[in-house]
Amino acid sequence: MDDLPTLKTPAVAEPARSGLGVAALQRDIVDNLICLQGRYPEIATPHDWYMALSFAVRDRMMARRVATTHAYVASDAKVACYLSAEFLIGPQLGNNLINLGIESNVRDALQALGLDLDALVAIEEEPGLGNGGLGRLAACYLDSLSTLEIPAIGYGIRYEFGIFDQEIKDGWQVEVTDKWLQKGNPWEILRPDVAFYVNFGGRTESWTDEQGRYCVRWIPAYTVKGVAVDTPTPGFRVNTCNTLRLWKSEAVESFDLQDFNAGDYYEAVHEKVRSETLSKVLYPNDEPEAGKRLRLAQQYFFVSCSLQDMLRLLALKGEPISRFADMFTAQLNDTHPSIAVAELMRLLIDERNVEWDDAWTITRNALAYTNHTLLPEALETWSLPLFQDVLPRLLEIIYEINSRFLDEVRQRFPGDHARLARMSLIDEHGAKRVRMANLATVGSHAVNGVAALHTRLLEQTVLHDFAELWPEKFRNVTNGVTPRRFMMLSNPKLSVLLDETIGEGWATDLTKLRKLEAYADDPAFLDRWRAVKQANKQALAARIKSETGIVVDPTALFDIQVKRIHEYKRQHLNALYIITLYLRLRRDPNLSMTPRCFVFGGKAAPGYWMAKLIIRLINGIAEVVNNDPTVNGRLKVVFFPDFNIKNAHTIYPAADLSEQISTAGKEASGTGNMKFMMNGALTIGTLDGANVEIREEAGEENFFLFGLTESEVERVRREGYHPDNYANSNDELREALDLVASGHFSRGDANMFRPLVDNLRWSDPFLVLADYVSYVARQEDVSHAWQDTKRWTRMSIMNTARSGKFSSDRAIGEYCEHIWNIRPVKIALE
Ligand code: 26Q
Repeated sequence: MDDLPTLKTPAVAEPARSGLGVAALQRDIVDNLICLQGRYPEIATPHDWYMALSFAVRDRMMARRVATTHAYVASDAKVACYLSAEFLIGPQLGNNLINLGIESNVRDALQALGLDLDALVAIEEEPGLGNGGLGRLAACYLDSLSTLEIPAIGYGIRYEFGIFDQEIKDGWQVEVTDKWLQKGNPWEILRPDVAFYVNFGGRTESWTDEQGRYCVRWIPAYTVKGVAVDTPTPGFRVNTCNTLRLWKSEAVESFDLQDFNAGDYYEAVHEKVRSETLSKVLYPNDEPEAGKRLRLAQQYFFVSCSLQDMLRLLALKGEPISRFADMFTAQLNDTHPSIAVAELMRLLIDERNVEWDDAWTITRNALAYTNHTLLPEALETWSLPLFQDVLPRLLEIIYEINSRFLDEVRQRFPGDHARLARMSLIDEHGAKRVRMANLATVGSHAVNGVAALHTRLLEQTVLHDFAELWPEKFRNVTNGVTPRRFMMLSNPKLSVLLDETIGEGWATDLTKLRKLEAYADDPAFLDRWRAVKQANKQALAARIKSETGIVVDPTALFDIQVKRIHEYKRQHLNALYIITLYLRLRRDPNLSMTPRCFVFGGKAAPGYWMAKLIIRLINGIAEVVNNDPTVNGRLKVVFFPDFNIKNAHTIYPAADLSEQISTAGKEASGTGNMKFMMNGALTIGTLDGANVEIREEAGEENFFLFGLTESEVERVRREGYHPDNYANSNDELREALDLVASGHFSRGDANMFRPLVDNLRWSDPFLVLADYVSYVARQEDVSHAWQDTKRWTRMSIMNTARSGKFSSDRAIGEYCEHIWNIRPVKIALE
């Protein structure tokens, strides 16, 4: 024992667990290492230190969290509840340090212990509790809600396995289970005291009570318990610390061996397994067979727990049930939580004896719905027999809502049977299905799209009949992203430059970035701007080297497309352009060409075969192009594996060019486009989603526009689209397609990409070939613009300077004002 090191704890005056000074932080980190990790410094692993540090940081949020919750219960302020099946919150440590404003002190405290903060930050396993844009949006909104001091709770599911990790083997995507909880999660707080029961299956019974009221009792086949798991989400430099409350499913009965004989023992185990399965895994989107029973059960599970929790809080606030919608607003993040319409009705009517009409007023006033897609195949519907089987009582309520709603439509539009059939909550063409978008629209007081174009199309197409019936319900709230994570945390070098140039304060009022315009012609500033970008590109180049082995030239134009892989996002259009450049170089090896490094990243849904083939194609192109001596380094192609929030932190700041090339009318908004813009990338893009507004803000001279507009897309389709004609009338396009078909990018295998090429030639549902010529032309303009370094840098600055609109603070401000009618509440400490 003699040689055990003695620990030197620094002398500190600050209180334990809440002191923000270097000495207090250092002491508490070591304290946690010993008391919570059971380790001492000399044998502690980096992960032990990461945990010890994270607990020390979490401690600093606790007083804020308690004060925040207390203020909400004590005040009669309304609380915004964001209901979302996904919260893609990303790694927490770095972000919490920034929001608490203790990064520099923590760095010093760790240094005194011989540790490097960046190394510990890099250890964190991110919670991948979302698929992509929609889940990340929910996380950005939580950050803004806390930063704007809005009383808010995020409600969702604590998946044990989040989105799969992506590995690339032999050019193909391989899915690996995401075991994010394996080493423990220091950010979450289990709340066994906050738990609710949720019923499934069985049947209903009705009777008439003494007052002559029609009553229904649901006799479920089984019941599951939902337990709250809280993650504190501190705002940026404010005391507000809201809660992300995720529900974990458990078996109802305690697992007590003595209560069972041998036969029941296994039945009890089965029961436990079935219950725990509910929150086991996140479903990937774009799965052909996504309409799984378990997915419906998951949705109902988290919605029911959340609404029951809101009712509990209402009682805690001492408010009567009639005030529910004055005290709470629930935003439905797409249709995934839309069963809330029927469940809130059930809780009010069956469990609180509220009359139907009163319950309906409360429900509608409390709920609002955000739509995120126009793609017909992505609109959620559930088979009626399945729905009946899983949620019999909720189906009855949906029938009743529908019957009353259709009466209203009949009155407004007498004799219009086609309209009734379109608007019904039940689709009766063929096998009957419940239409969740219709349910959400009917049960909400507000419906919004996520970009101006998307909202307009929503009103004209998918929800046209509803917009005609209730025009006042519809509004646009263009998405936004948080500049704290996607600028301050991801791009610290840019943040320093901004602080030094336009002063601090831009991160909470992003329109202040406009002040940069005054420096867009200042040579010294331009040099610094370029130096920041260069350093970020070097950092990405290093990551590319370590992840893929590919060496890229950080002075080349970094042309980046990162997002989920989907045909409508058209990664294959980008790929066809690369092949075109490659063919040009092969034809004329001395061709002078802007050196480009193409970077792709993104996951394909495991069952989306064409998307996986696109990944294989990109890797096939990379293999050929990167190793061809004729190319001589002028082109590099990289597929960066496992695009997630953590990797995104290095990728966005390193981009020169942002690829936003979806078929017009298909991308609801896009949010990656905003992250690129803030970090000074120029966009090549179509008039789709928020690109339209990005171009408006940036100025058309700072945006590379190409492609058919949404109405042109529709016209081409109406008049009969023959993609093969486009291939035959353009030599470069035809040669590129032929080269893919020949097996050149598949080691001679002429079959591998045949389905992809055939699909483009003969069907091409997303008009890749129709937009090819215009895309290539704009890419030539990009290359040309890149040659003029000063001009390019100026355009880059203009993009950042004019990105203010795309802060999620602006978006949340609009929700508060126009949809929720909520105001901030200041939180005092002590
Ligand atoms: C549905 C049923 C069964 C299983 C999975 C799903 C499912 C899950 C996730 C369906 C869709 C999603 C995610 C959709 C999504 O991320 N949409 C994106 O939302 C962003 C935020 O508004 C927009 O910017 C993007 O344009 C939109 O594609």
